[in-house]
Amino acid sequence: MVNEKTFVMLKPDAVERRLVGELISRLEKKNLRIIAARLIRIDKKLAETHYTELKEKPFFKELVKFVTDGPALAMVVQGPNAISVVRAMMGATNPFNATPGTIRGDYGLDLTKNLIHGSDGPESAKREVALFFKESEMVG
Ligand code: IDP
Ligand code: MG
Repeated sequence: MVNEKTFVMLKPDAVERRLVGELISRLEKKNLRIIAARLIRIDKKLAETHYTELKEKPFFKELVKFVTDGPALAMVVQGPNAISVVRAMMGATNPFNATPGTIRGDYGLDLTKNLIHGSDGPESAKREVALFFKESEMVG
């Protein structure tokens, strides 16, 4: 078991729907630790950098518009195998396929507005944590 940091974002639909408390509560009940958190309005440049690997996808523009459309809660979450644990808690990308019991399975009905982002591996976790937070903003 590796103690990992992962980047998690509660997307603008989660904030708009007042689900922030509930979704943080799920992560905390799992015994994951929030070591940094900030409510932010993501600008176009940051959204495009964050999702750079998807820039050729047909839905890229729609995705950038969605994540820049309102405040989002950016977090760094830490715990044993945190990257894959958070991914499992999120559920499948498409909420229509996501298993009940997962966040997307329980709260989502829209492929773009799927509530939560979590890094998909160690490389992206490192990159995304550094993109959104300074080392000094994370509690030790
Ligand atoms: P992930 O969030 O489960 O890692 P990615 O493939 O990395 O999924 O896609 C990033 C985000 O882009 C998704 O969470 C969702 O908001 C959006 N998205 C993914 N696929 C589609 C699509 O086919 N149509 C519209 N939006 C999509
Ligand atoms: Mg992804």
